Amino acid sequence: MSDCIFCKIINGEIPADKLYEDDRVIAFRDIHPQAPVHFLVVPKKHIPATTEITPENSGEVAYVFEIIAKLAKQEHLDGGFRVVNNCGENAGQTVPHLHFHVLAGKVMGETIV
Ligand code: DGP
Repeated sequence: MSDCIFCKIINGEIPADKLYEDDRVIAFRDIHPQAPVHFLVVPKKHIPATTEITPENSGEVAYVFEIIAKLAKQEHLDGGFRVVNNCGENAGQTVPHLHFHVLAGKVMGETIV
């Protein structure tokens, strides 16, 4: 997708503070962090949103979570972390390329919203 900001980061057209990259996934720090640790884990395949996950592409999502587990160890998120996916307007999704926020570094408590 030529006008997708995350595709541009994946293609190297826009810089990002990367934590991890392989042929299927990229992880980089969020430009507007909402916690002391806030990074995004993004499948390289352009899936616009959670509503577009299918049997054909769900393997990419499973792989994202493998990488989240790896990054939790790499980044020493031993106290715990939260994984957030915003889907659609009411949830505040601003970038239409599937991504998972990983938030950590503070006590977030039991409430989600
Ligand atoms: P969401 O609202 O769930 O669609 O989250 C999109 C996130 O992406 C938001 O927290 C800000 C972040 N973001 C948007 N543009 C860029 C960018 O160019 N670089 C980085 N590192 N993060 C970005």
